Amino acid sequence: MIPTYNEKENIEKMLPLLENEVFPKIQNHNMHILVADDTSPDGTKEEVEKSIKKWSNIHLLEGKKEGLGSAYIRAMHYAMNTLNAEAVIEFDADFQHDPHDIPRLVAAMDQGYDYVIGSRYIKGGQIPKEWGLNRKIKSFFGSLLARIVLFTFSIHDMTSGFKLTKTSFLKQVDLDHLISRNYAYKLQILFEIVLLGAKVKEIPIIFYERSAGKSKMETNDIYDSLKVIFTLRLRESMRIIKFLFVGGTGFVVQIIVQESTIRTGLAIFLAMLVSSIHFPFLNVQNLGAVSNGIGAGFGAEAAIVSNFLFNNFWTFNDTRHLKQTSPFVIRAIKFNLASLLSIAIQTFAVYLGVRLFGENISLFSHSLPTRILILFPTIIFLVIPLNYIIYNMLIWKTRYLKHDKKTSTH
Ligand SMILES: Nc1nc2c(ncn2[C@@H]2O[C@H](COP(=O)(O)OP(=O)(O)O)[C@@H](O)[C@H]2O)c(=O)[nH]1
Ligand SMILES: [Mg+2]
Repeated sequence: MIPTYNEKENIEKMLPLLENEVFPKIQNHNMHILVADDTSPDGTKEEVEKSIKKWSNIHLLEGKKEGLGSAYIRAMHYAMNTLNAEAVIEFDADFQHDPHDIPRLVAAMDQGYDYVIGSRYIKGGQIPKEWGLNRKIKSFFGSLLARIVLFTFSIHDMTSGFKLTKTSFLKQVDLDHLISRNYAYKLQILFEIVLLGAKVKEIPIIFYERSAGKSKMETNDIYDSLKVIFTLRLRESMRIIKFLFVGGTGFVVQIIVQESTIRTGLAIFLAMLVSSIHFPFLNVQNLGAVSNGIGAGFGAEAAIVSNFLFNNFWTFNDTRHLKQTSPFVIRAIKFNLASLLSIAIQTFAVYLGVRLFGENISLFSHSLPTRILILFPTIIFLVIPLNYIIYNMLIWKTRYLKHDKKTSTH
């Protein structure tokens, strides 16, 4: 895919070069060129049309000038839906990317990678020597900031415009609702592809100075990029914030249901029913204890149900348009099992704590119940993180927490 705006001089050299010198080196794939021109006034389109007469694997998509992202999104839809491409390559027309690097990207895909980045910031990569210090600093620190905010440390070049993407991954990105339709579109696609668990590979490229024509990069592209990376970070963090908030509401629901079951007399009614049954090892004759226990059980299950519903329809609702790995009922059962696990952990932690320290621990000359002191760290450091991981990886499993381990560089 080659987006063009006033690239006549470049595209007239680029297309024959790709056809005559580059594509013959890629024997095992059927290569196509898709030029996305935004009605350039300089006659880029006519130049492309000339080449189309000569080579049938060149395609031209025309559109209004609405930003680089817009042109690419159009091209990606066309490549996926009309050309049924297995992979797409983002590539500039202006010879800043060496067309002879294309076979190296394709070779990396053939080795099994899903997302291959032509990287200027790994060993062997390079940015134009001619660039002023100001431009070098902006490019390098821009990439570094994006890596830090998006936690994509394993990727060194976040803003490279030269990359290969398997369409099996690209199809899962919601291209029509990207935050930016300009230059920063690429940051979001990269982030989402990484979250989807793509196998990522960076290969070094030398980024040359533009050969002819003018750059279309605008100064407000910097603000656009900042907006994209911070919006993405906030979106991802929203999930943790919502998860913690739901946990808090669950506690309130638990107390309300527990108390109302006990205070309305429902618990004592059920306790009387239960006590008419004779269990072999259980003394269920103590109505007070049994009804309190029943109330607590109702409260706990009410909290489990309400937490499940809030998490399903709110905390993790951004995963709904993606393929869920399990249906609603299975998710509900898994959630209950995960909750039982939390109860088991807390039971065991309290048991262990009391065995080790006795029923009370004296702290600042106060005697405090061990069970309370043990529960705080257990819940904060064990139960909450564990639940969050279980929810993401086993219950609402779609795309989260699947990144980085499969990401490699060099
Ligand atoms: N169709 C289209 N192509 C664009 C647009 N902006 C930039 N391009 C093309 O995208 C490629 C990279 O743009 P360029 O101006 O060189 O960006 P720079 O390398 O960051 O200065 C070139 O092939 C441009 O012609 C746009 O708004 N629409
Ligand atoms: Mg350029």
